[in-house]
Amino acid sequence: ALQQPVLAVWPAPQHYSKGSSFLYIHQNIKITYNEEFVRWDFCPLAAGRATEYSHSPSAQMTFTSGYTPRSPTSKEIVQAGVSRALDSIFRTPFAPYALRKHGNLSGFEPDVYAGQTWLDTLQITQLAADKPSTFRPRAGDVDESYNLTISADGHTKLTAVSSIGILRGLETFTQLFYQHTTGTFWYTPYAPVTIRDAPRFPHRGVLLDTSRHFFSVADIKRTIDAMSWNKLNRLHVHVTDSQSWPLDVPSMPELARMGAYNPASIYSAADLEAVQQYGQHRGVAVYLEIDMPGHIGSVAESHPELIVAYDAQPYYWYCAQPPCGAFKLSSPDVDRFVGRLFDDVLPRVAPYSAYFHTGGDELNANDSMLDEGIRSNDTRVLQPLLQKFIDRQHGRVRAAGLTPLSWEEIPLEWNVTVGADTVIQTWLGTESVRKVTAKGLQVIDSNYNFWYLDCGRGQWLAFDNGAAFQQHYPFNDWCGPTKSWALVYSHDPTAGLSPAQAKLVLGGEVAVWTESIDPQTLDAIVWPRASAAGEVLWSGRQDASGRNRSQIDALPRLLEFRERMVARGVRAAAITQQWCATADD
Ligand code: CP6
Repeated sequence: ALQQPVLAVWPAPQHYSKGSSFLYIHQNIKITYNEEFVRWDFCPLAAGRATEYSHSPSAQMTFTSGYTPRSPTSKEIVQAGVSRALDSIFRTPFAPYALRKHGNLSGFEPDVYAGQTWLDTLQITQLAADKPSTFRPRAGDVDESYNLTISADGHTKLTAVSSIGILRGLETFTQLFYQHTTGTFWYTPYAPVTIRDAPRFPHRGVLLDTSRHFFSVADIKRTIDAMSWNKLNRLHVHVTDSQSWPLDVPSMPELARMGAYNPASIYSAADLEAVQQYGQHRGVAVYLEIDMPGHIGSVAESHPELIVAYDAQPYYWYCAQPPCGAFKLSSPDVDRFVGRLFDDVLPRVAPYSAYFHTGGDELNANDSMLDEGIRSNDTRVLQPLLQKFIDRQHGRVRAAGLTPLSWEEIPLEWNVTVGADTVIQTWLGTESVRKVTAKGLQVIDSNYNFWYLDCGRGQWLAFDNGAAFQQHYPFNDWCGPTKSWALVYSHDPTAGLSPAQAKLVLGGEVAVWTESIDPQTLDAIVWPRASAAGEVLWSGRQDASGRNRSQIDALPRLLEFRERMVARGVRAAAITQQWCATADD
């Protein structure tokens, strides 16, 4: 008898059963969506094919004020999703992990000359019309569940409430298939299959920092592709910071002209829209963070009068890494600047996301010592100023129809009161999640001990003398050894919370801070470690019987899934020896 591979679907479905019969799939498979035929379209829509990463802003609409982009229709979403699924099955030179390990698949593959049973029609049914919020969702707006069945005689049904649920089911469908080493047959070894699936958390994200290093539209689209294969659904673009301002704000062109690293490292309005649309078609809502009132130094290049401590020395007295730079908290000019900035940016965000991240991390009280309007680092002086700043900033976000997000320091360290709608992103640990939920606020967790993909712990120890090294080379060079996929996988954002508090945890994000990451290494830093968090966020840290998911169970599936990501064009890192354990034993 042939050895059966593991059911290598990543992330693991909530409920599944499988058999051990082979079913072959043909490139001319009939597919219907709500009883209409759907084609395999080789050039689907403006959003482009999964493998096309060309950077072509000129092909996109230019943005003019008052223009509201049209949301895609459900049929467009599904049609493009079907085409990508068929590309994934038939157009990626997929080699199972077992082939990489053994050099052949004898003992695993069916004998194609012994006759084939073919998959019949794939019948896709969407049970409800998509709501407008499907395409700019808040957590909980979109039902991403789906049911997938493949009968032993090949009849296949995919059912979901929303078009995004259908995309999730199509992705699972692709992961059931292997290319036969003859090269001209594709099959699943698992028939009959029954899968019922739904996410554990509604917010499953990746934070990408585009300020410390610039990443092209192509890099970001490729990241969105891999996110969708992992059923991750939020891309948080930390678009500006003190190091650079890569976002073109058309009504304030000086910001990127003077704040970007170079003229090629700027996202035009068309670039931003291309990324937003690309995500929208794949069930990945793209949202922006313009970090303030700290981490805003790059504004000093064009508006020096708004910023304190940009070149302050020694930098570590003012901020975590050079250059520093914070808004003057009491300045009416700062308030007017934020108003002009948001009038331009927020209407361009709102068609694609219900959220806008307002930053608020790592504000250092010493900055305001240098502010001639304040000259104090006393939190009793600064707290009311910060409260007013946040009230005005969040008020503007709400007026644009958006929900504000904020880093945990705003409510926890500064005791600023935020509206009950505000979502708080935690990074300093489990205790922060407990404190924020105890205030009744919603949380997105990015615990830096587990889900920061840039740094390990103990990085200071790598230098003979941390402080002296930092003084000598005043740049950030402290990203030491990175975490293993297994450490990423071990984190549960709701661990230790009461059921009522756990309900307030909307999900989490892995964070890709890019002080020591650039386009050359992006894929291998992010994948497959973000996949580990992706499974925790989709499937839950616990399995159906309430036990923590086993890394012993996860490893063979992750090995297989990593091969799929590589075959589809993402240069994911290897996670163990070629010799070793075992997508197949
Ligand atoms: N940049 C910004 C960063 C970090 C944060 N905010 C950061 C802090 C500690 C570590 C990694 C990254 N580089 N804007 C914290 C939210 Cl270990």
